[in-house]
This record gives sequence, structure tokens and C-alpha cells, in this order.
Amino acid sequence: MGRVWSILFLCVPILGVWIFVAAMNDWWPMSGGAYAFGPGQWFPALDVSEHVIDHLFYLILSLTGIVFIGTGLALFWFLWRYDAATNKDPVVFSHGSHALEVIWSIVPAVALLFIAIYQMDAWANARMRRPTTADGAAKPPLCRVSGRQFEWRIQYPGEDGRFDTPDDLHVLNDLHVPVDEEVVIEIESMDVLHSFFLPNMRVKQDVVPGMRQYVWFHPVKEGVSDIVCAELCGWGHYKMRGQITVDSAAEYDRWYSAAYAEQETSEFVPSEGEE
Ligand SMILES: [Cu+2]
Repeated sequence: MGRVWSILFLCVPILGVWIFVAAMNDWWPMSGGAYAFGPGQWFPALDVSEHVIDHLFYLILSLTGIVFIGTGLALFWFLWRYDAATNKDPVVFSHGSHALEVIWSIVPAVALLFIAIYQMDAWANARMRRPTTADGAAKPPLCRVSGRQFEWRIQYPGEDGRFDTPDDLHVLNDLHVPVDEEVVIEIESMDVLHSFFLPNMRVKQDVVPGMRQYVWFHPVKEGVSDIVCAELCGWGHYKMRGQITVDSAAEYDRWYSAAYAEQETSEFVPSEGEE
């Protein structure tokens, strides 16, 4: 019976690697066939110019993958080699190895230090180097997205460029941005922690009550993709789904005017004396 367990543990790295490879290449069971999952289990299409997040993901996946396979094989080998039913050698107790302890402390420390230094540029691009206008000032946000149980409220500042003035445009779960432009979005929460996630733009940021934060990305492809909430924020968390549409400049202007016109019609309030 003993060696059955060693084989079983060997299946863990084999199955693990197989699932990743199948997901990356859209092979069965990740696509096609009656017993398969839906296709496209790997990354959603990349709609932004920067590949830095994907590079970082693949680097960390490779490092952790090597460790995962290595420890899986080591576990298998020890179970196989020292199986109690077939191993007649007397048991040896050891008090550990100082050299081994030093090695397996230093190797992970060096690996973590390497990741910490390697990712600094990605962090700076995503969090610190905010896009600027021609005169070097920080680029103003295109719109403000407020997470609220359970929807994304989106507010465009209008012609005056300032939020919370009468010419603002308010929409729900329907974000439009122009293509080929650095887009800055101000994000905040009206109640609890949410996480503003644009999978195709490789943007994910927790939205924290009381904090004003900014995210930016550079869409290069026109099209529609998802906005999701990546933080379990309450019973209706699953409903916090919106869509982001990347438009050409002309289409963006057309959408903006149409949405604004619709808002003005639906929000008509009789002026004083007219009631
Ligand atoms: Cu949420």
C-alpha cells in the first residue's frame, strides 16, 4: 500500500503542470469537448501597450513552478525510497544539518530579493509615474469611478474639467475611454472595500473608503471588455460587473454627447414657479 501514496503524490506536480499548460494553450479540458471547461482560461486579451505585468507574472510563475515541481518530486522520491513496507534498513535519526539549514534559508532569501528588485520598475510605472500633460503637470483624471454596493458609479467632469459641478456626466457600470491615450481614472469607495479590476488593461487596485486613488493605462485596441470587483464586498459582490468600452476619438465624443443629452432629458426638473 505504501507506494500507492508515493505515486499519488507524484500526480500532484504532473496534474498541476498539465493544467497550466492546457490553460495556456487552450487544450482540453480547458476548451472544447463535452467534458471541458469554457475556452480562454488563460489571460484575457491584452488591450494596453505595456506588457510589464504579464512579464512579471511569467517570471514569478516560472520561479514558483520550479519550486513546485522540485518539492513534488522530492516528496515522491522520499516516499518511494523510504517506504516502511519494503524498506528493511534500520531507522536513522538525525539532528539536522547546519549546512542544509543555511542553504535553504539563503536561496529563498536571494530569490525574494531578486523579485523585489526586478519588479521595482513595474511598481513605479503602475503606482508612481503618473502620466503628465505637455507642460509636465500631472494629467487630470478622465473620470471618477466610485465603488458602491453593488455597482460602479462613473462621473465625468464635463467641459469645466471639475468634478461635482452641474455639467458633470453620470453613468452606471458603463465606462468609455478614448483609444491611444494615457487614461487616468480617479477611484474611490462610497461604502466598503472594493477592488477595481480591468483584466484586459492589467489594472487592479483596491478601492478604499476615505482614500482618493488614481490608476492609469494606455489602451491600444478598440473594443468592449469587463470591469469587475476583485474584492468580496458583500452579498451582491457577483453583481458588480460593468463594462469598459475603448472608442476611437470621434466615437468617444459621439458617445459622450449622446449620454449627456440623455441625462439632461431624463433629469429635467421644472424650474421655480413652473411646478
Ligand atoms: Cu465590490
